[in-house]
Amino acid sequence: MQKTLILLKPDAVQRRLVGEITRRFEQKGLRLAGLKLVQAPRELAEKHYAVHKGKPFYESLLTFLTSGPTVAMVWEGREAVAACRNLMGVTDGVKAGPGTVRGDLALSVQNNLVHGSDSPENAATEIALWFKPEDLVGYAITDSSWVG
Ligand code: DAT
Ligand code: MG
Repeated sequence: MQKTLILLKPDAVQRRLVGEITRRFEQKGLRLAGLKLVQAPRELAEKHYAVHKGKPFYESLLTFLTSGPTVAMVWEGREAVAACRNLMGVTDGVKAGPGTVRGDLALSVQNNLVHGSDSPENAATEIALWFKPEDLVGYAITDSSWVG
């Protein structure tokens, strides 16, 4: 089963939306494989957003991601990367469709509540940045034959 990294960024924690957003991934049928609250140091933020280095919003993005605690989660399931990206909506909260996390709950481009890996390869890299292998838990879940 495919895994993906989801971050509930500091605005989600500050706005007390951790439960609301986590509920959506949980009810989709994904299985939680890892969960922690992290005050990200700058070095971790730099590695996480390395692909955006040099862009005009990069410094502001690092300041944002390190401005308070982040909830880091690994979700697992059929096409988990795409499933989560669809639940999140597009980057800009104004453009994100209704029913998505960003469409329903965000108005900003930067403060858009959630990060989700954009490919299985990037998911593997990002999971390794935020989690030790022993922090991830594999287990049977009773409704898996119904969820598919
Ligand atoms: P996403 O988080 O949808 O994968 P991304 O990888 O293109 O989006 O960018 C990472 C984050 O950087 C994004 O969640 C918010 C911020 N960001 C992207 N484009 C931006 C812009 N034009 N101005 C300000 N922040 C931006
Ligand atoms: Mg991205």
